[in-house]
Amino acid sequence: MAEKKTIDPAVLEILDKAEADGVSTAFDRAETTKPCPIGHAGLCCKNCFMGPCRLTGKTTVGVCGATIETVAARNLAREIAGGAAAHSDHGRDMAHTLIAAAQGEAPDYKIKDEKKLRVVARYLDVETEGRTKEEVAVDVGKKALADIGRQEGEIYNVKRAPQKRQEIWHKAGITPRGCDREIVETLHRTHVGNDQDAEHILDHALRTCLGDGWGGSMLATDISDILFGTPAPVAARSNFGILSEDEVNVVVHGHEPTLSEMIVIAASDPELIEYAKSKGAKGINLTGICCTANEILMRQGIPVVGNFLSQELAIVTGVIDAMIVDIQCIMQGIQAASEFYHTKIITTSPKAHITGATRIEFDEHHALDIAKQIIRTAIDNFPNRKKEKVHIPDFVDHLVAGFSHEYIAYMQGGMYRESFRPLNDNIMNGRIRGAAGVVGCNNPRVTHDDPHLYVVKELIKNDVLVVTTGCNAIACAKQGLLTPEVMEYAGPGLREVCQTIGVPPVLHMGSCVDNSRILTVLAQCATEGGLGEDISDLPVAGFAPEWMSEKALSIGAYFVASGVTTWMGVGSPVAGSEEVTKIITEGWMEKVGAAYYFEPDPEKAVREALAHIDAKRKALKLEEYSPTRYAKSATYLPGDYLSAEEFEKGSYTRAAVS
Ligand code: SF4
Ligand code: MSK
Repeated sequence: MAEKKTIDPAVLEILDKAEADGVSTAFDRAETTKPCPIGHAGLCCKNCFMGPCRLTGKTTVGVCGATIETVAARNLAREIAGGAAAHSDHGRDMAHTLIAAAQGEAPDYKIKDEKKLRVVARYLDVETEGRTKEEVAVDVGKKALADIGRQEGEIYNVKRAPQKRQEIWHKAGITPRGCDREIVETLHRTHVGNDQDAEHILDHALRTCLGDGWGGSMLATDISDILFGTPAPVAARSNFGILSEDEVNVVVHGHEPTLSEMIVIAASDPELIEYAKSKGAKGINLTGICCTANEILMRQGIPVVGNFLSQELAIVTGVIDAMIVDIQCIMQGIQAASEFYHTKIITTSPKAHITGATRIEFDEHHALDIAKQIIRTAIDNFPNRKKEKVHIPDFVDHLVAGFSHEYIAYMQGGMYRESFRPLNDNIMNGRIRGAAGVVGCNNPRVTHDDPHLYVVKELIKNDVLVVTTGCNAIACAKQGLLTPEVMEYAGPGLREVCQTIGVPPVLHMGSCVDNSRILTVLAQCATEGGLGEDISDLPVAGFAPEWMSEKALSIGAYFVASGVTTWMGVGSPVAGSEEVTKIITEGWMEKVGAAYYFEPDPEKAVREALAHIDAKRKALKLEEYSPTRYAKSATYLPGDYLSAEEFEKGSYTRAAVS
């Protein structure tokens, strides 16, 4: 269990209130519910009812004879398939909405980004010449659905990867067909008495996660951009202080933008604002948690309350009149927490309900009407607030979000000369040492937000450009790391480049499915010239310092399968098998040019990642990175590693919060 619960003082403050109010949170339950050490190490199999078989002590095979390696590999493959299923089902829903919108059956949705529609149409082999945007959109939606369910051949977006990467996938036999097929095949292969060779099982796990990253997730992102607009930088606020004592507070939580975009419109409807006033409120305050928050933050500038571990805590403020949830990362604990206050939990997805919650099922054919009904329900609940139970921690942080692939290209050359040349050049000349994607969840098994912020700060100090998504992005937002002021943390080479372009050294690229944006950025860097020919040639690294979900495992695995060596924090789900650990590190390095590490110590992970970045620079025969060329820079040099306390500053730090 983590020594400290969190490094966020706002979270600490509200945890005290939760304790005083007698509300159980995930932080408490993580203390009382210890992880099963056998399952934690990947050594529990319950794939048939001769078991469950726990491979521990003298028991080294299951009743069927399955070995430790087989069990650990099967468990990891199933977890990756679970994550891939969540993302690709999200992509499927977006495709259905696009078709309905283009056919006029979902009149509240419009095609906002026609340019992106036509670009995506080309990837999906949809004819665009002389056709209306609606005609193109229907075909894009249908092709996307067919691609997710594709049985033979390979998914369309494979061709968006560098040629060399495609060859690596072909040679390894892991080019994905459709993500549905790969996910189903994972379940089949891991059924009792089927695929029983660890490497063979994990080859298919690679194929499955690629179907997520370059398939389901990439389609979800593309279609979201077509419907709601491709993100561009937007200023916004974060943390508990954005909640309002005298307005109706509505929190959206989950992942899909289809409902939340409608909620944004409904919350600014003059009639509903008047209705809120008639109930004694000053207005309607819309906010978000997790990735639904990231979706409407990036496009609409809607403020964010917090990340995954703040969902129950938002309710403990006593001012949330409705928490509207759709899919993924929604703790059942929010319903129990809501019963201490007046908060209504409103479930909306046909795929997700919580016992005891209010249900208003969403249907995109009547999207705005349903969104208004939900907002009205929140307003009606406002008079039920109990004043004596209200407390809002006074913390507000400012941020800039919305760095899509398209905007990153635009900011490096403008409308007519957009490119990745400046970024590549600055990596080549050593101003920027390398780049890293730092993403993923919170996990109460480690100090909330501490590994996230440690990794990000350490990387930018060492002149590594960071791109972020998901709950890491929100952690960064709450620490002010997504603002130009953060330059004080950045090494001088990186700082100079960011100041010239006018961006922070930590770029918020979106939600969980938007990790696919990182893949397309990497593909462009690899093909721009000067940094090799493949993603695995680039001086880059991946991190998920506080991962917890199956989606995070799929994301981490598709980073690796795409050529990005990745460090997951917290602990390893295959720790019980040395052979499986070897397969996903040394074996995958040989097979796909990148390794999948699970390293609970964030300092060690950063050290290893910087050494990896330097090795990639050397292999490319680039200028050796020098931390003193542009001024005093890096905190890390091999054998000369400074402690976190020596460079930490800011409103709250690892050292200052106990
Ligand atoms: Fe045990 Fe084999 Fe059944 Fe797994 S599949 S529960 S190892 S008997
Ligand atoms: S919400 S998957 S806790 S990042 Fe996308 Fe956060 Fe992880 Fe969910």
